[in-house]
Formats: sequence, structure tokens, C-alpha cells
Amino acid sequence: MATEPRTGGEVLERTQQETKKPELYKVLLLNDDYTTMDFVVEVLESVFHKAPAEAYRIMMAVHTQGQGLCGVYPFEVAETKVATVADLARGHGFPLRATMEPE
Ligand code: TYC
Repeated sequence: MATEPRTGGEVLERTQQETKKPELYKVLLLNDDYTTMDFVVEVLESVFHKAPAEAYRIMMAVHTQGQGLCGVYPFEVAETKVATVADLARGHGFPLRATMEPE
């Protein structure tokens, strides 16, 4: 016996993107008076994968301007980096903090 023809509704046309673009967030490092410059450079190298000269440049930008961009990431990656900075800083007795904001 022949298959019943479909009577409508089953076939949804995909007129939009199938996968959503991730929302991106800027991770910003904040200046403070107590964290050492060397520690900030280490964080930029280890957490944000910056080369030494770039890490130093960002650290000095934060030091002189109050905050600086470390990178742009999907929400959960940005959240993890902010938390990792806080954990590393706390572990070394420094008040260093990072924040995130929509791109
Ligand atoms: N201002 C700090 C000092 O003079 C250095 C510093 C730079 C701290 C960047 C935090 O995100 C920062 N030791």
C-alpha cells in the first residue's frame, strides 16, 4: 500500500541560519595600585595567550588608562577567563580583576 501523502506542517523551511552566531563579550582588565606589573604580564600570557611584548603593552595601557582590552570571546569563555583572573589573583594575594561587557 502506498504511503499517505503528507498533508502539511511537517516540512519546515530553513530560511534562517541553522546555527546562531555566538554573542561576543569583551574581557577588560582593570588597574589597581597593588598588583605587580610582572604578575599582570604573567596573567596576560597564561590566561589570554598574549606574546610577551603584547602582554607588556596591554599591562601598561591598563596601568596608564585604567582598563584595557584582553580579548573578545563567546559568553562562557569570557566568564571563565574573568573567573580565572580572580582565582589566580586571590591565590597570590592581589586584588587584580577583569570584567566583561557585550562587544
Ligand atoms: N598599577 C599597578 C602597579 O603600579 C600595575 C597594574 C597594571 C595593576 C595593570 C593592574 O591590570 C593592572 N603596580
